Amino acid sequence: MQPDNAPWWASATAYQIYPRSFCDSNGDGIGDIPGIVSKLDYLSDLGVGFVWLSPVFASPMADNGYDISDYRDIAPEFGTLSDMDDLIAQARARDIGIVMDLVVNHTSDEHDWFKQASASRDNPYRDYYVWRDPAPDGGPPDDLQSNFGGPAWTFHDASGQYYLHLFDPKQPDLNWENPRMRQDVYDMMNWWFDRGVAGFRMDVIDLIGKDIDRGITADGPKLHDYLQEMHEQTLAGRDVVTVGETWSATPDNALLYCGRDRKELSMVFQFEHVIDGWDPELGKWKPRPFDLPRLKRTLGKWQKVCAEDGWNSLFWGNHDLPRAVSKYGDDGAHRVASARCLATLLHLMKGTPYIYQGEEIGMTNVNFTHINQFRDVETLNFHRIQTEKGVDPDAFIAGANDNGRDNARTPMQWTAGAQAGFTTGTPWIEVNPNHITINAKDDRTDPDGVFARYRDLAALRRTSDLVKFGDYTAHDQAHPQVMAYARHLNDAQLSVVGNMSSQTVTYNVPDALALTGRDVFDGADAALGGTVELHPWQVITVKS
Ligand code: TEU
Ligand code: CA
Repeated sequence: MQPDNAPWWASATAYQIYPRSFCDSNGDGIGDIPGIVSKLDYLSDLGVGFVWLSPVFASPMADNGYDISDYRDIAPEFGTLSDMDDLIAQARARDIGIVMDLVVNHTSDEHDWFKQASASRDNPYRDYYVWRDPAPDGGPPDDLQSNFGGPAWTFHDASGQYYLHLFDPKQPDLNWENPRMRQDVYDMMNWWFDRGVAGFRMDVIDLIGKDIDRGITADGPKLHDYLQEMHEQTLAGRDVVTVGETWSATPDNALLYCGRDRKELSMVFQFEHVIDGWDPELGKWKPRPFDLPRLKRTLGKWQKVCAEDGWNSLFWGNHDLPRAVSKYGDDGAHRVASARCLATLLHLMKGTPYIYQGEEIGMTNVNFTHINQFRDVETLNFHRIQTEKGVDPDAFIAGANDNGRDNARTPMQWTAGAQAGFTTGTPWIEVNPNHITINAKDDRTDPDGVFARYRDLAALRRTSDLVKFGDYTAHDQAHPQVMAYARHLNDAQLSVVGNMSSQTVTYNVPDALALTGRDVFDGADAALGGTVELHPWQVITVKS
């Protein structure tokens, strides 16, 4: 991608809102769309180009909205269709696009399609979902497991067959082999485009091409046919952004999704650096010790994958992941410095940076002590499954505090006041008690705060071709504390050196990074070279 052919979103910093936890306008303890509208000036001040809005559609909320019962309506706790129109319009007035979450690997079991499908075997909607006969012993057709634990098949008594759900039993998988179902999805997408949405983030989109009888779930044989058909039927000719959540993406297949001539998606959202931090056998519930060289290798590898073609998403966190500063930084003594350092190192890479709500003020993981404090269906299921298997409950809770999804879902900390200013009522999940010191009101007025750094980074993303399009070259990948890289565009160079540790580090700057010029943020004279003494989490950014 080059400056002269770049789409609008190449200048955009994305901001993810998890509506349930962002801002509650009516005191019922649940964040809502009018609450989001009331914070648009905040997002505009931050400099956000588009918002990825986690699902707000009608839903029984078995998975907080990732179980949709009507794609063309809004959940009453979040508001109405007219609130949504208002959000789209008011965001647009501030040059912020609203990107909705397209959850079409599955619906809710309360979606009308599923109700019809389960009414009888010959209902025309039967084939919108994936049904199989029981195994000879009456059990599930195979031993496929759900991502949320337990079998991926649930028996439907009345019709005598099992249905597939790669997530909760309340999230039956759609059958993408059915062209009528696909057309209904495309019609729905067009309906939202016509209402003014700026694009879609596509939930577990790498699962839609599954070939279940051959045991293939991710990256199935028809996946790219469907994505190209979807593009042709919905995205073609529209100036929108699309991002595919692709846990299975590898350097070998990523460009199939986001290669520019592929007519599929704008970019991939892949998780290799996240999975790197999990136990190879026990997964996320047993985190692996942090390994900076491994993290840098993975991030650097993906910079190369999308160097010439395709496009990366850059992120530390989202609504499924722990808080960035707790996972990768120092959420104690060096919280602010490490949050700023992480932001800088990530946002000066090539790709579209995503800020997860609260990251811009350095919000941290929560520290729950009892399973009753958790809300997430995934955590609650695995707690049951693993403790039944004999895993020590305290060890499980330690793992959930480290990597569980509720860390990201505690309410946005707006103020030091009651319930962090999130609600006047009782929040659906506890507010992190550290809102007394960590909140938007205090951080935002601090020129050396976390918000100020994110605002500066978003401004650079809008204005600097070097940041948007420059080549990426990693240095000292094996260094245990320092992350160092250069960006180049034509004759211009940006050198970035960050101390990702809470110790002072003496660092010999590689010649290729040595530079005399200006600091990329404040424009002051700056130089890099020789031996430098880096304070904990200090980051140096010099531009030629
Ligand atoms: O996430 C997909 C997904 O695979 C995660 O649930 C993942 O398994 C887990 O977080 C890591 O162990 C998407 C959504 O982002 C998530 O919120 C939904 O729960 C899920 O799909 C189902 O729609
Ligand atoms: Ca509310």
